[in-house]
Amino acid sequence: MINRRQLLLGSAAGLVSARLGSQSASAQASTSQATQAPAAAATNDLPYTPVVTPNGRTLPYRMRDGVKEFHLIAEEVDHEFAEGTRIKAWGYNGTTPGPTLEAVEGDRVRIYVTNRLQEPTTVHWHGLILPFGMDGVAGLTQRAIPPGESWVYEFTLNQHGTHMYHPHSDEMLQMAMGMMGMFIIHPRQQDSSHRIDRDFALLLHNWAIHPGTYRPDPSVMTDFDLWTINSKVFPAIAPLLAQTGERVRVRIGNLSMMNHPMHMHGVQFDVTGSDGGRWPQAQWRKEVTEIIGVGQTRDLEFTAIAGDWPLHCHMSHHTMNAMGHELPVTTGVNQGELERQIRQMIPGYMAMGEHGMSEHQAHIDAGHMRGPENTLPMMGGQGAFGPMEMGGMFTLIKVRDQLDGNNDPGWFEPPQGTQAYRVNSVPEDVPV
Ligand SMILES: [Cu+2]
Repeated sequence: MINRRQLLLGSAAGLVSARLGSQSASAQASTSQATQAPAAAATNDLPYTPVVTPNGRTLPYRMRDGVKEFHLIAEEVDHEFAEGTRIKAWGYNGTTPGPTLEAVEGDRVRIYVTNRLQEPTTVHWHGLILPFGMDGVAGLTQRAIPPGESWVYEFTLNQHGTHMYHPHSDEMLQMAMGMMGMFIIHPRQQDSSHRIDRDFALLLHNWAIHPGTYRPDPSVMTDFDLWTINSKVFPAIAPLLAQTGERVRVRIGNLSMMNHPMHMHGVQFDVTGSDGGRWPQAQWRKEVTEIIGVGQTRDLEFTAIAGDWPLHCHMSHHTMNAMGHELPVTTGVNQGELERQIRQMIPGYMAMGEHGMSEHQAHIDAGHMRGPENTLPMMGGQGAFGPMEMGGMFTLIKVRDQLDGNNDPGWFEPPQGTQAYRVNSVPEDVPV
């Protein structure tokens, strides 16, 4: 089997080129369509602003005798990280992550769980205060749900905040396969002084999809291939849309194997809450980067400013797609003679990385280079001014004075006089 360590995909040492003709990696070249629910608060009479789960959805419920009834189906799902990489994952109701559950503090919920996997599972309601027997830990609080059976969890929501759900049964494998989701509980008493106009739910995860394979490898502990937001990688992660001046909350949960310092451009956000609910305002703090620890959630709030602002993990390898890690450094190395010799053995071999790594995306965009089957290029995304050279846990907060519904507004045009520009020479009296 090809191991990412042996693979030169995206490496400084280069790739054997494949002439693809017109079949370029254009799929990586554009940002995906935004998939936003309507600016909710304005269009409904709910006592809260419903959460938008980019690339996902909120699970509908029905009321029965005063209880909100939901149905989660644990099952294998066909999943696409971005055009060009499809896998067999596990999730709920046809997707990974599963649909977002959304309710209000004080609600009684009854959650049916059907197991369509070939092995037992449970659902653990991560961070919820509930009766011991509802905690969903296989062997400890219940017998695991056998394949083919449906079980019920029922409890009252005694709290509010940003929570998650995931299996607590063959947990390492089932989570590595993608089984997880968000559970948002709105406070019964809304904070009228900080009304939220847009509320987003993002769940961070990591995947070991070795190049050329179609199943996550659950044995990997640190060296993952893909870093995802709602199980998608840039540029397939739907941008977060908002209008200038709106109060935006981004709720971020982390069920991956690493902490992620999530960084936002353009604003200083307030960290206003977590699994512990909405914090008293005296505890809020201004940040531009907030570490979302494994098993934690954080709520980040800000007032939107016009632009296309990145929101991304600041571990720079987490904003890349699959790549090799154990490779010689070739930056600054003249590989001309080496390239000539290797070409005699491998026609079309291309030495790369002599001046840096950005030439990789140029070759991929031009269709000169192709990685292994079912494997995304290390970096992608085409902006208004050229390649963005990003992947993984990277998306955009697109803010406009006026949005056209939920349509992606395209690229932000900097107003005249507010963009970096080229000069012919630098004045000599500027010290260096
Ligand atoms: Cu990260």
